[in-house]
Amino acid sequence: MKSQALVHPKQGGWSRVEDDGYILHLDTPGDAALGFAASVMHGMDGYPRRLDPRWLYDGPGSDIYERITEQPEYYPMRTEDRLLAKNAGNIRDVVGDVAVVELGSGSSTKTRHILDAWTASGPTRYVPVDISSAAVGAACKQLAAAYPGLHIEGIASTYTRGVELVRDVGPRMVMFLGSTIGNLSPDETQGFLSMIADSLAPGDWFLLGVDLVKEVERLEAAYNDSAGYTAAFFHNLAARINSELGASIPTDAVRMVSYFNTDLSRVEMYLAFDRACELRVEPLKRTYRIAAGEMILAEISRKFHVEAVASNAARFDLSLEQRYVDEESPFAMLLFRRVASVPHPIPAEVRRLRQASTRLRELTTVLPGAAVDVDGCDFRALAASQERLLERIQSDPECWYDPPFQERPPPRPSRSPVGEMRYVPGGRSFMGADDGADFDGPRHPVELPAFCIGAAPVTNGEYLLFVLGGGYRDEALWSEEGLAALAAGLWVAPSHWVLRDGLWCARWFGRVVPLDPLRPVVMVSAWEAEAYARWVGKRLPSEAEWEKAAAWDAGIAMSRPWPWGDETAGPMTANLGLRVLEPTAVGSYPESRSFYGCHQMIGDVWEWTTSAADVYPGSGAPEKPGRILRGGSFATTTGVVSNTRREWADPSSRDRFSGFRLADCPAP
Ligand code: AVI
Repeated sequence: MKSQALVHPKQGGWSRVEDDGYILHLDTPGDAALGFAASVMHGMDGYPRRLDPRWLYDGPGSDIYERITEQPEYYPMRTEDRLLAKNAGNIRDVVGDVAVVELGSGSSTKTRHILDAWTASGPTRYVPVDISSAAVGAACKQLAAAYPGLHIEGIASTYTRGVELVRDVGPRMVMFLGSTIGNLSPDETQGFLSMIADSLAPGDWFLLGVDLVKEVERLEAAYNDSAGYTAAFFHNLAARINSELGASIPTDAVRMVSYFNTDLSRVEMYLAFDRACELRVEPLKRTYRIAAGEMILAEISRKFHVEAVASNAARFDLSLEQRYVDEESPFAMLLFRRVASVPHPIPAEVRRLRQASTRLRELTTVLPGAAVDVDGCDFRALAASQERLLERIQSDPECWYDPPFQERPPPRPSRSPVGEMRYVPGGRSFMGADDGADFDGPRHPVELPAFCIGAAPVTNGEYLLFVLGGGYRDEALWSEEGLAALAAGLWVAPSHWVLRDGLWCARWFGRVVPLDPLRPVVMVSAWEAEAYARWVGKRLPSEAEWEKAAAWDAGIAMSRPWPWGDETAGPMTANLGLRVLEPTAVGSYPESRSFYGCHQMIGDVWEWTTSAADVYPGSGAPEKPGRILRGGSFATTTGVVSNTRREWADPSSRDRFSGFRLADCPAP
């Protein structure tokens, strides 16, 4: 097979090493310690608490895992090896002369059965992808020596980035072995299958190893071997947290507990704590209390039925073509083929209706009766004028408004981040975008000292204390310009707050409603935001700080377009596009936290920063007046806001859907 070397995308972060008989593509080295710290922080902030299993596999952890696979009780590895040895030739006959891409290749040991079958029929191409550059590098070296003539290109990166890089390799078979899919949650599995299906061309192949449901005794023995390697595997995670994150978990107080959860068809492996202790995540300056008896989920291993896997995969246009099953230790190798997507008439109709209603909601709800023609219009300008119009309606005490489309607010959060701060270590990051509006770019590096930033916007409840505590009367809290605006406007509270029977309420689109203490305060000027910040001994963030807290993923040394990652906002991620006609309670979108653990940076309320609306260096955009706001509000159209979107306004304005979050210098 004639094959060209993989080409790095322009916006890359990739480097390439050529050695004897192979090429290695290395992804941008991120800050591994910060990636680990952020992951532990997210897991400990969640409910129930859990740890991401990928951190089990450091050097010592991978060695222990190798030992686990050799234990008599641990059948999956041996069984899969047996299946591959027996069926690799048949798999090759079925799929033909295709390149082999392996996700999570590790040492590529079992893959040798596949490579034997492939190389027996002529030259071929093998692309192992693994997050560990050491593992993939070593595997490439060994394979290059064992299979002269094999075109080997290793990729040291995540599955997602690796799959992107091999997009043009075709035809191909992607392999995901070892039943590693069982370590993913159902949601993660959907995301994974969708990514695989999306990356394959119709006609390409996907070979998946899955462990099947079997007797509980057998399962529980495999995940609690008598020699104690599984227990050691989880102890190593606790030790790793201690050594790399500056924690001091008493490792003698930690046990591994594992059992088969029949309801969820998965083995659950926990770190169980025999006595109370603390877990400190030093790089992010967070401390968690762990109770005596608490169990923290550290890994799951799901067990499957072939039919269920096949029907799930079929939803992603992956059709099961061959199954190779070991009956002795039920385990299956499933060979899927990517088929062309067939449009289903009814869902397509539903999809169109949904799109139409979203568009209607976003474009016409504020203009009752008016036809909006978007053709040829600047969508961003149109979206902005829609939001301005809504702000004017809300600011007019006589104006009543009730939109035709409304979603329920998300469920009240089980844990609210009110008043919490998040630590962001100093260092270099990037801000701005090259592909957005002129004023939002160009992307450029920034060097910031460490800072702390609010985990959530300041709430009505917090702001009410400031109002009741005399914040509007204490001149020392206000800047000179703020004081002038305060005196001229006779401000005593946010502009839409009204007193009813001695209680502060809000006038919201024409109705007077009680103040919800958990919702972000809104319609405040930059001067009020600053006075509040001074009152609590803090300050507002600069826009560079805001963007770093929202976008920067230090684990991979890259900016993400949205705080939660690469997917545009949906109903589970942010309150945008009038989904809910007011800001939602802080903590309502726990899965959308940024890398540094900040909630609701996109949607709900625009956030004031300390930065003037200057253009970025190298930008051709004209200067703008006023102060920078970031993040968008509940009324901002979904498609026009991201981590890099810059909005500007007069700092005195109290008629914008603007709130704020605090910032602070870290304690020495
Ligand atoms: C990597 N993975 C497939 C193993 C499994 O069987 O779920 C991880 C493992 N954890 C403890 N023992 C094995």
